[in-house]
Amino acid sequence: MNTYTLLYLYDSKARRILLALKKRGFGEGKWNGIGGRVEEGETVEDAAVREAQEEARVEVSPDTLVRRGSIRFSFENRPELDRDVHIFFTEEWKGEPIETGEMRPRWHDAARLPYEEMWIADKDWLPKMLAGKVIAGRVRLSGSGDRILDMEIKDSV
Ligand code: 6OG
Repeated sequence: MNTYTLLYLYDSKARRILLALKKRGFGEGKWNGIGGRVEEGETVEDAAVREAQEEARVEVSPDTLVRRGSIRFSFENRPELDRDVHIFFTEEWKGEPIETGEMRPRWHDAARLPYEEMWIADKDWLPKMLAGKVIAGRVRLSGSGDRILDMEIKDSV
């Protein structure tokens, strides 16, 4: 199983969240948190910190990461895309996010996220995390990713 991270920089005072427009590769054209594949020998926390640096040039310390849960995504007839995504929030980072070859970061009002330009199931689980819940989920999408075939989102601990 491929393991991925997804990190949201969150300013709880201003209720702002950082999303980045994916410029290439998987999820191109969608707004998402920052993240990528966990490499061999890395913890998920290490990977989240590395991706924050690589994709938005922000420095995050692993001990500030708050685990918000994990979701297993799968795509019809595309088993090679099966992935466990571990999701974190952090309220502490150094540096202002900047655009890289991979992503174009932008702050968004957490109450008005552009769900129609995000992965299709995000609207079903991200608001729960923003409300403080920890989630364990399973999402099965059509091969193209534009339809939800099956989904289970549960509160976790
Ligand atoms: P790279 O392949 O670019 O990392 N990811 C998803 N994020 C959301 N919100 N929904 C999904 O539903 C996702 N599937 C994968 C994990 C891909 C990044 O995209 C996330 C990684 O952060 C299908 O290295």
